[in-house]
Amino acid sequence: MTSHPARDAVWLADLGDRLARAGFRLLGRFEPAPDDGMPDARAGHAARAVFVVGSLSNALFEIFARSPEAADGLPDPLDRFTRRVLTRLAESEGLGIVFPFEGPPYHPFQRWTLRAGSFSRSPMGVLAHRTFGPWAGLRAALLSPEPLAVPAASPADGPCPTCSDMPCMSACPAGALSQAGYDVPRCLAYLRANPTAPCHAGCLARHACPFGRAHAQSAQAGSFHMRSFLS
Ligand code: B12
Ligand code: SF4
Ligand code: SF4
Repeated sequence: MTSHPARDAVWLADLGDRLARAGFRLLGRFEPAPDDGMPDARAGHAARAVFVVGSLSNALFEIFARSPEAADGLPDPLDRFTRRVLTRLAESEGLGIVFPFEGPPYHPFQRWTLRAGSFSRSPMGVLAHRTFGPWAGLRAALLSPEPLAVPAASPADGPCPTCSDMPCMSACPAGALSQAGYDVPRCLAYLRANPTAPCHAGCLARHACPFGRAHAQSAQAGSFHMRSFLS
């Protein structure tokens, strides 16, 4: 194993640039605690810093759409594309990597992402970000056996606790969102019974969120995700 430079501010900026060129986004970082259930960065080496990698759907979708996985007709093309591209990047940086689609049992990606800051859990189930709203997908966690050489940023809060009228809650035509949470069977039943409903190009509740509108899914990306949700 080659030795790698300190995980300092220059390295971090470079990592962010490399991810962005591949269509991904560095969403945050944190130092894992014992109860985070973090896997080892590599055999026998605990993860001492975690980098949460996400995507904003449209940016990733444009690059993914030109990939071999998008055209090969096999299942889970976006997950396979993500695994190929990010595994190569992780290996070149001496980092371990885990993915949100590995499971069941699944890694608690939402819990980890809340540790990285700037997100809050929305009443819809998805995490909402102060800048990106409910539009950030979670794609991987990069695990460093070396500690951070830059202080962890003090994380800002996500938007939901201060969102008084919660427009996401009243936008669902199926009534699938309530104080009790997201009623998945009700959402699915509505989508199947209404094949031309606007929801098929993207969840209307997510589109009702006033945060991160500039990052909202295109109809093309929304339809792709909704098809995979329904399959
Ligand atoms: C299983 C799963 C589902 C299941 C069940 C969700 C559930 N009730 O738990 C189903 C199929 C219903 C589902 C649907 C969707 N999901 Co989903 N799902 C997952 C998955 C693979 C595992 C969740 C899990 O069990 N984690 C293990 C527990 C221990 O970890 P946790 O972090 O503590 O998990 C919490 C969440 O599951 C949360 N939760 C509870 N209810 C709901 C409901 C929804 C809709 C979501 C998103 C989360 C959620 O509570 C758990 C306990 O704290 C995660 C990826 C992951 N690894 O986390 C994605 C994930 C949570 N899903 C995600 C999304 C976006 C969706 C959809 C909104 C869109 C889509 N992918 O098609 C849809 C909803 C459809 C719509 N109307 O738009 C994103 C959320 C991104 C974010 N910003 O938070 C994730 C992280 C996938 C990703 N790669 O980005 N999902
Ligand atoms: S509308 Fe308000 S409560 Fe709903 S996700 Fe957006 S910020 Fe959170
Ligand atoms: S996809 Fe449509 S029916 Fe399902 S939760 Fe979103 S708004 Fe409601």
